[in-house]
Amino acid sequence: MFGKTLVLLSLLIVLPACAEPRYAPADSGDKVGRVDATVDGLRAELPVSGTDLVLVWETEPTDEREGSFLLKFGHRDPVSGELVVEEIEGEISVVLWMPSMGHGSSPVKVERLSVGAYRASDVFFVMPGDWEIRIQRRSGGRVLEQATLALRI
Ligand SMILES: [Cu+2]
Repeated sequence: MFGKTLVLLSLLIVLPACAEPRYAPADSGDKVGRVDATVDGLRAELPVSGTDLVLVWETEPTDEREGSFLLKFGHRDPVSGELVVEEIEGEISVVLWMPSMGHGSSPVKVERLSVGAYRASDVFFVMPGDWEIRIQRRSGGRVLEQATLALRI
């Protein structure tokens, strides 16, 4: 559905990387949320608060073109599986990171649309390869928790 290979990052892949500081900057938090790809988008979980999130591409990025996506935060209804959108405390930021080379990309713009809903735009990957989209909840500039989604550009 997404037109490119989305690689789901598991804890097994991420945890050994803690030995290499470039993979885990001091402010990144040490927990990574679980990610599931579903027909209606990518689902992940912020690991500290247990907040569920859904990422839906509006425009898929390429190595030449920026993209944008919608983020919704809340809790999944246990019966229907639908995300019940809720207000989230703190600020949401998105960081693009290339772990194999230890660098990021240009800043992603994040705007709040409504309760629990955000748009990330200017999503641009400066080179082809394996990247992470790090969705972070911050307070006062400090990362409280993040979910990491891996993709190949
Ligand atoms: Cu690179």
